[in-house]
Amino acid sequence: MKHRGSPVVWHGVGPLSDEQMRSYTENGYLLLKNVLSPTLIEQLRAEVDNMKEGEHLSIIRERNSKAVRSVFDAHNLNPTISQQVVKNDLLLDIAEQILGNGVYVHQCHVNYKRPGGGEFFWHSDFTFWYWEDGMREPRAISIFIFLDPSRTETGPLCVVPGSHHYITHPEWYRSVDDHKEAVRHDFQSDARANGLVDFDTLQRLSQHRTIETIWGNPGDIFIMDGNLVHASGPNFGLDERRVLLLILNSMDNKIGVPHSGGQPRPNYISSRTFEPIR
Ligand SMILES: O=C(O)CCC(=O)C(=O)O
Repeated sequence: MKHRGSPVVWHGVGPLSDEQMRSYTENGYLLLKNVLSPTLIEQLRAEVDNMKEGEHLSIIRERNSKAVRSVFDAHNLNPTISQQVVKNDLLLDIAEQILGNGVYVHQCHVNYKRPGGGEFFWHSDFTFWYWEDGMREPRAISIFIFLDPSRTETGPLCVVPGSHHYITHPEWYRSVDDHKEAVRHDFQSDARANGLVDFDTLQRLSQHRTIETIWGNPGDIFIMDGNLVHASGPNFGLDERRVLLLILNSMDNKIGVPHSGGQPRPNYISSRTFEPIR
C-alpha cells in the first residue's frame, strides 16, 4: 500500500473549525448533526420513494430480487435534490473549504437498503473513480445524507479511520464490463477481484485504528474523503435504511480517460457535465 501522495484538505475558507479540519485530515470524515431540516428530510423521503417506481436506466436492483438497491443520477431525476440539496450553501461551503475551490457533481445516488437489502463490501470509492472514470487524485468528497436512523440491524455505514491516507487499489485492477453490476460492491460482485478491499488489506489498515460504525439520524450528514475505506452490512431489520449520497469533485480534478483502458462509465453513474455548482 502506498501513501495517497496528495493532500486531504486544500484549505479554502469555510464554516469548519480548525479542530474539525484537523480531525477530518487525520480520520478522513466528519459527522455533522441536524444539518437538513425535518421538513426537507420528510419531502426527500417521499420523493426518493417515488423515484424508484420509474423505469429509469439508472436503477440498480438487488442481486437476487427485483427490489431497487440504488438509483443513480438522482440530481437529474429530482428537482428537490438538485435545488435544495446540491445547491445547499452550507454543503457547498464545506466542500469548497475542504477541496480548496469550486466543485461540480461527480455522482449522486440514493441507496435504499430496504429490509432484506444487501451489503456493500469494503472499498474505497476512489479506486473506481481512478480506474473507471480517470480521476487523477482523490480531491473529491462524499456527503451521506441520512434519511432514516442508523440501527445495528439495518446495516449502518462502517469506516476505517485513517485509511484514506493509503491507496488500496491493486495495480492489476481490471475493468468490469457491466458497470451496473460493479456498482453494487457486494460480496459476490464480479468486481471483488477488481478493486474491493480484501481482508489482508483491511487488517493492515485497521492495525492501529478500530473500525467505527457511523450512527446518524435523519437530517445528519456524514462527510467522507473519497478515498476512505468503508462498508455496510445487509439489512436484516424491519425498516428501510435510506441514504442520499452526493459526491462533489474539485473543478481542478475533472475526470478524463479511464486508467483501466476501458470505456468510460455512463454519464448517469459518473457525470461528465463539468459545471461548477456556483
Ligand atoms: O449505503 C451504504 O451504506 C454504502 C454506500 C456505498 O458504499 C456506495 O454506494 O458505494
